[in-house]
Amino acid sequence: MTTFVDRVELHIAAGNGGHGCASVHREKFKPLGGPDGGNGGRGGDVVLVVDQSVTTLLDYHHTPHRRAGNGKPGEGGNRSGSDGGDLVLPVPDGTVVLDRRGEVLADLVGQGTTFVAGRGGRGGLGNAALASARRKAPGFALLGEPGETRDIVLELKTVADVALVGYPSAGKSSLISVLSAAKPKIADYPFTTLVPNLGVVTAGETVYTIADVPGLIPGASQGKGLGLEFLRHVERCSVLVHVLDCATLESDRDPVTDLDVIEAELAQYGGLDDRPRIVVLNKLDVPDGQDLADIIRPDLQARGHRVFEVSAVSRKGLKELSYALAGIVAEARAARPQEEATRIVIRPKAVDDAGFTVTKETDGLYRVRGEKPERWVRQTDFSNDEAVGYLADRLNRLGVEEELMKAGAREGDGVAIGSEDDAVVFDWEPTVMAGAEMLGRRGEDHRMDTLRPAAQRRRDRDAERDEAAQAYEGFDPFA
Ligand SMILES: Nc1nc2c(ncn2[C@@H]2O[C@H](COP(=O)(O)OP(=O)(O)OP(=O)(O)O)[C@@H](O)[C@H]2O)c(=O)[nH]1
Ligand SMILES: [Mg+2]
Repeated sequence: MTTFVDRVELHIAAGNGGHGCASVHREKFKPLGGPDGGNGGRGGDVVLVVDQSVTTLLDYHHTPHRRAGNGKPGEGGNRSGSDGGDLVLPVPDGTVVLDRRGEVLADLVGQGTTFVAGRGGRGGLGNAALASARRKAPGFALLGEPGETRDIVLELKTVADVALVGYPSAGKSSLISVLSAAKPKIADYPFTTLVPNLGVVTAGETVYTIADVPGLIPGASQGKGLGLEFLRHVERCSVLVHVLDCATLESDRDPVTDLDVIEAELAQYGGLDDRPRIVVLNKLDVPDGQDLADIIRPDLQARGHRVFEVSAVSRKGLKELSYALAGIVAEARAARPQEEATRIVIRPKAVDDAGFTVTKETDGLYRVRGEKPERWVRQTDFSNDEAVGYLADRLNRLGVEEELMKAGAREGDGVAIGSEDDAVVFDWEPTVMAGAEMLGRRGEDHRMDTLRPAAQRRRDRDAERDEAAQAYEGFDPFA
């Protein structure tokens, strides 16, 4: 039996950026050439792309851990490391991407719709790229940044225009089989349908999709039968069709009560109230079927329902039904705001790229938050004094020190850059007046002493990181 998986948790890791290389050109009789360390390559992204030939999330159920390629480190001789390969994950049309708290990150509808679920880390600059008039031969390079890692949930919501709901064995799958070319399993026992079936119907000019869901029974909202779980698949439909069984032999059932029961379960599920509904009385080929329909039709119509009388077996009333559905679907499509043919959803940036904030915390610690300062810290090899000096310069140029001063920080106060659980902490020593001039000869930057304790912390963290990667994208050390 095939398994149907419509919800999976996926653990993704984008590729790490490769470290930049610190190297000095060497040639016979020219002992000290210029810096020639290349940049690290960029880590690959993890990208979800709608592929209509994919119909289930089964693959991800079996292999929930996915990694993109790491960037390669730069090398001497100005050789850049190659970029890590993107990891492209095909997903079915109608896949919803959520984070672990259930927030929707993206709703992927339409062939080719793409979502970058995890961004690869930038590669670190090599010392050649870091050289400037002031720093002619940098003895350091920048580290590659770690790629994003995150846990996401993929949920499949079938995209059908028409959804058939009803008791088990009401004939939902039978109707799909006669209205479309789909060949779902049909049998005279309840819960024949375990996963939604999808068919394509052509009625005149209109082409629409029709789906059934496993039969509902009283108490479905409490998990009876197959529960309401599958109703997720009808959430996107434009019209709900109640399939009522006019030939049921169960003494406590009749089509009108069935309708009430299903409506009550739909109400429990919620969110479907605004969907237009029509009522289909099925199995009118059986003896007394038509008589029963004649009795209940006025009641149903009095409730405002459009009622169709059909038989999936004799094919009575099917043409009228399919054209009526086409009409409702066409109307619903016209009413819907024009959707882009292909929706490209890219995760919005969480933080303001340009800014940073300085806040004083209760314990007297000053916390610096901001995309750039935090990134620069990640790029710093704290075992290299020059690299630490370079970081201090960058922070200074951005105005971090000035803001610290304004916030009341004094020499010796603790300053943390980064979030509570991932920060570099050091004792602050203002360098504003001196700025870049404080950079002495190689290895003599005295600011490094103040950053020392942080250095150890960074090294420990980096040690845990995947060593392999490297990639670099667009060079502007102060960008
Ligand atoms: N006589 C008659 N029998 C029908 C008709 N439509 C469906 N049936 C029979 O009813 C039984 C159930 O049909 P299905 O189409 O599997 O019903 P379903 O609603 O999909 O049922 P579940 O998948 O279990 O929810 C099968 O034995 C069908 O042959 C009809 O119009 N007339
Ligand atoms: Mg069925």
